[in-house]
Amino acid sequence: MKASWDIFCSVVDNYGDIGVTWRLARQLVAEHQQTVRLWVDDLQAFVPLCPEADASAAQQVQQGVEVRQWPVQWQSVDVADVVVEAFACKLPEGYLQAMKARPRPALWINLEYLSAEDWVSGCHGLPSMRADGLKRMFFFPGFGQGTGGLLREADLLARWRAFEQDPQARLAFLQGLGVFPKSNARLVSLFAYENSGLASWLDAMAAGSVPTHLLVPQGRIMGDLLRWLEVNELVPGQVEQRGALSIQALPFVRQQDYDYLLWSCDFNAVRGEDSFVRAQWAGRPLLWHIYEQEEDAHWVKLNAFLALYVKGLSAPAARAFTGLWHAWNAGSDMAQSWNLLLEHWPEITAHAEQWCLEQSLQADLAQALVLFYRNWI
Ligand code: TRH
Repeated sequence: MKASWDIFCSVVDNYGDIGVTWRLARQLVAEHQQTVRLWVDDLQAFVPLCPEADASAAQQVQQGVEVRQWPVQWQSVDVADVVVEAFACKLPEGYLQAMKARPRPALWINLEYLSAEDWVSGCHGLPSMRADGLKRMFFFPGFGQGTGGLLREADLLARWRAFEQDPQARLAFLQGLGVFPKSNARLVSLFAYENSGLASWLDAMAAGSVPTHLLVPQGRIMGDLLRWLEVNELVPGQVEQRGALSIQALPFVRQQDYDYLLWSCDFNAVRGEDSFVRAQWAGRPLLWHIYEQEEDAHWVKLNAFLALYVKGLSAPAARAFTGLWHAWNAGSDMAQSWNLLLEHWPEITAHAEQWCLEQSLQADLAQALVLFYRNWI
């Protein structure tokens, strides 16, 4: 059933808010034939993910999604059948008034941040009544039964498999980025916030017995990287060699290409929310730099995910994996935990694929949202 959707995205910082909403919007159009308007208050953050986009356009269509500049002065528009308020971004007052006046109520969904905490399944899908008579539903992404699931395109795993089974496709993708790794090199991607633990991790990789090729898209970790390298600049494409470690800066690639980067690597360091999920769909070991929250709330989230993720690992591998994640997120010494993780590499690699396959058994988030709407009307 075709419905109209308004997705509201306020860019708090970085690329996560737009990353999630852009991905959801595309999928609703491509797989569920929905009519989607994506309202974004900062289109500058959208362009790196979708380089064809025009940051100054009030209105544009990209991949079937009508992308609208969310104006400071709201101008009235028709209310859609489904209204998605991403990450409690606060709908414009004028839009709320129009929602109240709509003869057939719109389904108002607050799409929440991803968390593996237990309480999520208890709160997913709950309504919240407002004094003005409007009702808002809480929709929680998550990792299991009773949650809204994870964003995953219907053909994602098939495309990932095909890529895995085609070494030429991997080489061609890497060569397109100017990456020519040694045939026995371990390929690692690094997308992270500033991190004082980086130097010790780089030291460990440089001193390693296996060559490592580290790929670093332009971003916030660059300052720490340059300091360790003792260079002023690392332009995209440039490679610096230190011991067994080759470090190469990459351009920030379009969102669809970021998957290929993750699929091409043996290990992915990711951050935030969307890259974290994509690294899980890559079926490879990952390292999550979680987004820091007030009063260390992010540690609870980090440990909730870890508790779930390491369940299928042997106790020593689980300890090694947890140790590395804790060190990275504390910004502390990484050398010992990296070397320990390497001792369990085959087990942790097999587990990453298993995790990916298990997670893919649950309905994806876009599908779950469409179903939620269907059940609601
Ligand atoms: O950018 P992030 O750190 O985003 C966020 C925001 O800080 C947000 O406010 C916070 O609430 C949230 O994290 C938890 O990380 P994230 O979510 O991984 O988003 C990055 C997006 O950028 C993701 O869609 C993948 C994409 N990307 C590319 O398209 N190309 C690239 O080269 C890279 C490295 C990433």
